Amino acid sequence: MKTVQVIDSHTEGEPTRVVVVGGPELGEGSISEKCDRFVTEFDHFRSAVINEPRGSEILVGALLMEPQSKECLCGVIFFNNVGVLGMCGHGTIGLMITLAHLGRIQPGRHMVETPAGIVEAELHTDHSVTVWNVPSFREIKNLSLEISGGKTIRGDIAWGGNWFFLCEDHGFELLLSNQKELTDFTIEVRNALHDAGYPKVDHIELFSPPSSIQADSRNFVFCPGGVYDRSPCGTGTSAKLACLAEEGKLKPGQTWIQESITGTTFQASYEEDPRNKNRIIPKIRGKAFITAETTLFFDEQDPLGF
Ligand code: PYC
Repeated sequence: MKTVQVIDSHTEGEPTRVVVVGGPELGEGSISEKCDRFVTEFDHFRSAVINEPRGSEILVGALLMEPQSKECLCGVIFFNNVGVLGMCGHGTIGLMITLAHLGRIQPGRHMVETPAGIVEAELHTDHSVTVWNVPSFREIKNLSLEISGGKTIRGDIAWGGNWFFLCEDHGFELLLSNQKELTDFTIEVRNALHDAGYPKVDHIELFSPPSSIQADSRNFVFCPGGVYDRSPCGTGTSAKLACLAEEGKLKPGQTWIQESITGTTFQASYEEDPRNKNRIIPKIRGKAFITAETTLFFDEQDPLGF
């Protein structure tokens, strides 16, 4: 019987499942080449690790691998209920806490290869991790988008390791009790973006004032598989920082507290990218906790095994 060992954690409410033993052999090459192989040859593995009956649609998986670059601690491919992600902020925090749980790392800074680029993560001693994300930027400012009922909304398109449409002008209260309406609305926005010629944008991020006086903003982040992020979303917060930086609304080093739809927070700031003045290096700090160590079974006689 094939077995796969995973360790589960949650980062500010959003789960991460790290595959530590039994993942597919992806051969030689860069992490992007390995990611392509994972997508084309092992999609059944992705789905079986994440989706029911072994998991749930809200899980984000992390396939741990040897790095190509010797300066990196490891490589990782993040994946969800429908495909792979370029980068994942909450997942990187969960990965570091998992590696600490396994005794493989000590507090300090470590470099991690992802398909979106190399990121740096510092493990602290209080269950928190700081991630220096991939260079992030706003691509389109104030895009006007027609949705149903002849209504027009406005928002920005930005990259933070994944592509986001960021919108304040939605008219909803960002309350967990409204999650069904928020999900329906963000699906409609995503479809409108795709029809309008922006198929790469697969994350929709709505903003409102925060509920806590300690925070600067609250968000609802719709992910490609039709579920919402329980955390403030590391790559989504990075995209937000890129927009704020370009607007001149947040200075390098200034703290931004991003609150999620569940009320959890990430502490964020940014540095200028020394290699490109139009990009920033986001810095995101949040906490993760281990929730389970599990062996997944794949019985060859099980007709629904994958
Ligand atoms: O934290 O970057 C993130 C993320 C992406 C999708 C879910 N979480």
